Amino acid sequence: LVTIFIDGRECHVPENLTLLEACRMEGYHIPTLCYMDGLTPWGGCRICVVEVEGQPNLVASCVTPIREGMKVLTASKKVREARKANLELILSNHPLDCQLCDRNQSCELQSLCYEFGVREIRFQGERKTHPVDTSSPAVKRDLDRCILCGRCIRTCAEIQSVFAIDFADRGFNTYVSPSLGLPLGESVCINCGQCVLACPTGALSEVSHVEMVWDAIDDPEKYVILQTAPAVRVSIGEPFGMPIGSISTGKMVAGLRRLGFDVVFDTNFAADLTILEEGTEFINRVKKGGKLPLITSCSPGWIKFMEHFYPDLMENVSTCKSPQQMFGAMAKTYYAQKMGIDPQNIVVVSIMPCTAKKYECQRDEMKSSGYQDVDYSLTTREAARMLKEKGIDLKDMPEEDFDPALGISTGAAAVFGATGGVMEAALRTVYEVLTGETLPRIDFTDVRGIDGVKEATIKVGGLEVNVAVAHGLRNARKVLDLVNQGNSKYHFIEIMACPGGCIGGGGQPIPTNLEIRMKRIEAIYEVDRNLPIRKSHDNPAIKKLYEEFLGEPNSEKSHHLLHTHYTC
Ligand code: HC1
Ligand code: SF4
Repeated sequence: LVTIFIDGRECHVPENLTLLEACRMEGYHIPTLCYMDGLTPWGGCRICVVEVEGQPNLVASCVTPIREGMKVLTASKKVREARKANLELILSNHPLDCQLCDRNQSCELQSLCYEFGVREIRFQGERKTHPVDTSSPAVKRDLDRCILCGRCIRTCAEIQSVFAIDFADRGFNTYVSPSLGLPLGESVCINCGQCVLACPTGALSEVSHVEMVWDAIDDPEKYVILQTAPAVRVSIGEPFGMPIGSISTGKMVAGLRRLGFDVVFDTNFAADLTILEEGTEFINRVKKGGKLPLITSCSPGWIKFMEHFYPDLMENVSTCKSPQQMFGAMAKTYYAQKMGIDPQNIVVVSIMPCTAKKYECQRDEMKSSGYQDVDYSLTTREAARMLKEKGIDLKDMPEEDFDPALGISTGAAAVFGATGGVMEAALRTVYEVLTGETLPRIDFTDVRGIDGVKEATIKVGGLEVNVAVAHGLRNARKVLDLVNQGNSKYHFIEIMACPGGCIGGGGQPIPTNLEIRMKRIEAIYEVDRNLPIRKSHDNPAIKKLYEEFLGEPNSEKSHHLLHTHYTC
């Protein structure tokens, strides 16, 4: 332990900490802007400055290591004045129209200015203006609101290893840009939205589909079908003040029904369908000597990452479309036929924890019904805003069930929302279909949890199946490099672009951090435990879908509607 004195109090803290970490550990909250847990500290914003005895200047606590006997003042007059001046300097080159900003009420700069009593700006000078970059189907960039904290850049590089953006130019002219100065939509950005979660201000946000969805709801000619992703039910309560990790499935359904959708269905239904299709694909590849390892395909940011960085492994990727897209294809064919509705008048809307789902909807491969299979994709944040606009408070809602036709699902589908979930769901089905026996233990705990790469070996009859699960694309690279080098023992790999899986998606409520991700994951497994049916192949609505419409998994019709070949 090291002894340091924080505001005159003797504290004994572990070695190798920074001053910021030591102070936080001892209960002294030091404000920050450019610092973010999980990223390399940078010391750029100077909001976390503190006074250290013997040092002539204030030091940035996030990059200052502690040493024995150090005496630090965390909120002296000098410190408070410096922080306030730094905030005013940032504001001197920032729009002052919080009411018009996507992050009004959730902006870290706004909160700090309030807390530090910034009520006027003493500094005035030239302001930089940039056009808003709307070139991406998923992420909007409003550089006038950027405070150059670099959190987006470090997230993209260190968590996702995509390196799509960096600082460009120098001094007052510095700005954040995709490489070669390209618009984001023409860059290698994979639309994951992790930079949106990292942004402290409104510089980055999702491309909104809200107005299009209102228009569809208001149009009497349109039959508007909603699907909600597995991860949304454990996070949509947060913007309404419900505790993190609340399961709000019933209240969410009730609220969304009151918003005006004609039917409220569940992406989880299509997740069960995905398991039947992908499980069968895996079994066929094993039996017929097809390309292995099979790699899951439901995370669209991950698919774009593969296309850019690992095109040689595209044949390993499952041909299954994601549940979002399988749902859209079934809604505009099977359900339309069943109900006698012209699919031309159907609008399929999804609520996803994801920004890349907006991009996925627009891909050319996603039109197998003869129309764009999913028309609009809202993030969890956008859905919460629409509910609020309509005056609906989820806390006050009764609990209601999804509409049945495409709304019945199992625990296996529920766990899709957490890293390892798709693998666990697939194993529950693959085991029973291949062996014809009932699983002795349904929980595959080895593939659960927050470790970046997880491995397990599962005995399926006489076969030993080696599986790997990775989340966050820097972790995915570790697994893919093994496969590329021919050093992988894996038969089946799950990859999700976002840390924690979809519960940590770029469209989730802000803040989303490690602690919050873990609480949402716990909730996901509770949803699974509470459901009466927990294996996809036992879902009665899926059995009916195969009987009435698709025939059997991987049938010709399934291939036409539910599978694709991604082309780079
Ligand atoms: Fe996901 Fe999926 S689990 S990709 O994380 O396969 O977004 O929640 O909807 O499509 O089901 C996201 C979540 C989601 C799909 C499913
Ligand atoms: Fe990088 Fe993802 Fe942001 Fe694109 S959306 S810039 S890939 S973090």
